[in-house]
Amino acid sequence: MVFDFFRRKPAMDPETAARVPPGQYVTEKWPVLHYGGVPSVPKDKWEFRVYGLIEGEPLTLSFEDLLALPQSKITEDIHCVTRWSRLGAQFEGVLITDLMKQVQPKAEATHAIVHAEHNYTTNLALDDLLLPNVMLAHRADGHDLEPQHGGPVRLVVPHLYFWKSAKWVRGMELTNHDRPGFWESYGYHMRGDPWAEERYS
Ligand SMILES: Nc1nc2c(c(=O)[nH]1)N[C@H]1C(S)=C(S)[C@@H](COP(=O)(O)O)O[C@H]1N2
Ligand SMILES: [Mo]
Repeated sequence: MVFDFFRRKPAMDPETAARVPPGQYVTEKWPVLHYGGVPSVPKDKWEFRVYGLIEGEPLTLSFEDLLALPQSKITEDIHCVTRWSRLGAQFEGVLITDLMKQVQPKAEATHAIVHAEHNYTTNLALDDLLLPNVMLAHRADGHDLEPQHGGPVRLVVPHLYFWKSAKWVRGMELTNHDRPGFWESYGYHMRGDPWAEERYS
């Protein structure tokens, strides 16, 4: 009698396999991962500030203001440094390119520190932040973003490891230099490109 001790998942088709960066496995479920507790942020108390190296006054957005900006949908593969990847995740919200039409960065601005609840921060080069599919998302997979996934609003930076996609975002500070955020100061890579396996520095 032959037992199938090594029950394996059906092999991935080559097209799907090509979407999985080195050292990652595909998960169908959406894991929840963060440091600390889930903050409760009512939509009517939520505010988002863009400040630092910008011309004129800082921009402050309420949740209503966010909904009044052009809304976009993206479908993207996301990759966590702990090695799970989720393919075809859907997000809706405001593209950072659209948000940034509301402010004028100073010529010397090169980077941003993204600020979230509980003092979570992460650093991004403006070149990464301003790619066309980076967004402030308030919906995912067809419904409002759940608190555990960063609701009411999270950043989504699909082309970098998912720790750059700050949940419960509250602001963005433009700077003229790169400075490590929360995980980066514990040794995570300053950029975090999953295709180059930029996991740790
Ligand atoms: N504010 C905040 N955002 C965060 C984190 C965190 O600890 N705090 N963890 C990051 C990490 S390491 C990952 S993998 C993703 C996980 O998002 P998810 O729980 O929606 O899958 O959130 C990122 N954003
Ligand atoms: Mo992560």
